[in-house]
Amino acid sequence: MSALSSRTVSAEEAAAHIGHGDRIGMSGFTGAGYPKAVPAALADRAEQAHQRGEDFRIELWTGASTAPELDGVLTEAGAVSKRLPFQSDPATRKAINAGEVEYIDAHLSHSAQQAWFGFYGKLDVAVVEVAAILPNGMLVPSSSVGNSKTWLDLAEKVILEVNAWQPRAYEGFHDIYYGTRLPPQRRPLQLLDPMQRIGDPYLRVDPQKVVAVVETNAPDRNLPFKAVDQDSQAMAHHVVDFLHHEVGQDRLPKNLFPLQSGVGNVANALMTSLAHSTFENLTAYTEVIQDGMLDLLDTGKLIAASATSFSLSAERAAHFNQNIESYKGRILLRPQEISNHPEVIRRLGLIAINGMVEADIYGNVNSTHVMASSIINGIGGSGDFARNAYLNFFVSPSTAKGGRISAIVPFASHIDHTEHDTQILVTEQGLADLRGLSPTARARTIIGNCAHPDYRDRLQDYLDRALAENPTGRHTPHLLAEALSWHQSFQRIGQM
Ligand code: 0RQ
Repeated sequence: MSALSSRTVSAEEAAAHIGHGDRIGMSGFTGAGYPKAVPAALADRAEQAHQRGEDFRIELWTGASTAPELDGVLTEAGAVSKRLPFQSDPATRKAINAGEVEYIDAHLSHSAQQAWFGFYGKLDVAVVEVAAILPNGMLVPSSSVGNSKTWLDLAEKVILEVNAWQPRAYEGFHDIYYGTRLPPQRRPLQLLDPMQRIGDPYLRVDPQKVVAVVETNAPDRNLPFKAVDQDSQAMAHHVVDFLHHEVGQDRLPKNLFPLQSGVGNVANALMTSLAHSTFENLTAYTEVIQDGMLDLLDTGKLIAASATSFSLSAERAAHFNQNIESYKGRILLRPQEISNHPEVIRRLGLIAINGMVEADIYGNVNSTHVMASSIINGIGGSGDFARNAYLNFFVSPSTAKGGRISAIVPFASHIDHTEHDTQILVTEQGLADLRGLSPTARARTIIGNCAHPDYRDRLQDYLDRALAENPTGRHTPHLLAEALSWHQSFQRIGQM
């Protein structure tokens, strides 16, 4: 038994170590490995303080998105002043869009180093879920690593949640790199293969900082994914065809390069569909293992996956937990600063596939906002992967909201990935390979291949008139007022 176990207390006692104005780094990434009990106890404290007329709000840092038991309860209690670096919680989204919570939407590879650089201020408390505390005080991480290493290193006080729902057999699934230095002492990352180990299987913590240990037994978020529909199948078909084409051109080996697949229903469906392709011996160097990627591992088509987290449905999480031993050696979870590291992504030559909200005719991609103003989730790791990948795909159905909104627009209402970063756009209509194309050639390709037929003529007409009306601006011609009114017309349709 570890000496730390003697510090076991209730969630309420643990939450008492957190004060108003504190910056709290919690574990958790895409609904996996987040603390399950302390956030609710903290939300109660905040509510009680508010009833007494006192302010009680914290800054909340995590790996990525969490769950209603963390983001949800704290936001609903009005206990969050600032949130970073990624969320996908309905209550938090609403509070951010209402201007009640400040949101720092950061590249996920940046959050750990920017915390080390001191860009966000001093971290007061880390609240980290683990699968076990070993007798020697080492920590077995659970279903995500995210930023846990950094929060444990930087925080003044540490609260550990030991979750009995997380299999003890997680020991051996993690690779925690402890070689990170700050500039100018940085060294190359000697990671040359997706499954290469460069670190330790355990998280370390200074025992003197541990103020509380809380025992829990609760599942991860485990949201269901939408069933694979016709549109997703069509998109997967376009991607798989294109990959075959690239193999034929000797630009990719037969087993491709390591895959990265983003969050969301579309990215998940694409992975499921790859299970029916003829590719073999695939590998993944990704951020999140969703159901579709576990399916690929189960079929044997994917031989190994490096990630920072799981994001599974309840059914697939139960399957994984029951069969965890069979995945050992085929899955490795790393800190997000390593899973999303630009140096490694570029070296391994990743094939990155991420969802998007909309793309404009020149290939600028919006992954985060509706109508320029309202955030959906955040940029997450999509920028880390897209900019540094060998090949990047952005995928979306060609329309949203029952066909009332076109995902291809003259000018994206918000830009996360610029035309310089995007290579291949995919909708159920087709695929636009933008590599080596000038802006107007990109526009013709995107309109012709990706736009929905209901919007194609209107987009082509926009391009034709933009060319005609900009005799000295034909490089990337726009009709700015009209480009904006496109979005406004969607808003009117949306309100009908
Ligand atoms: O809303 O559910 O209310 O109808 O956006 O859209 O089609 O279900 O797609 O689940 O794949 O998510 C970009 C959000 C796509 C995701 C995004 C509405 C649509 C629906 C979701 P409803 P779908 P997906 C690494 C990679 C950024 C982070 C990232 C995302 C909802 O992929 O968050 O890539 N990406 N990380 O109706 C208005 C449009 C719309 C629209 C879609 N044009 N206008 N609403 N929607 N297009 C992993 C991590 O970083 C953790």
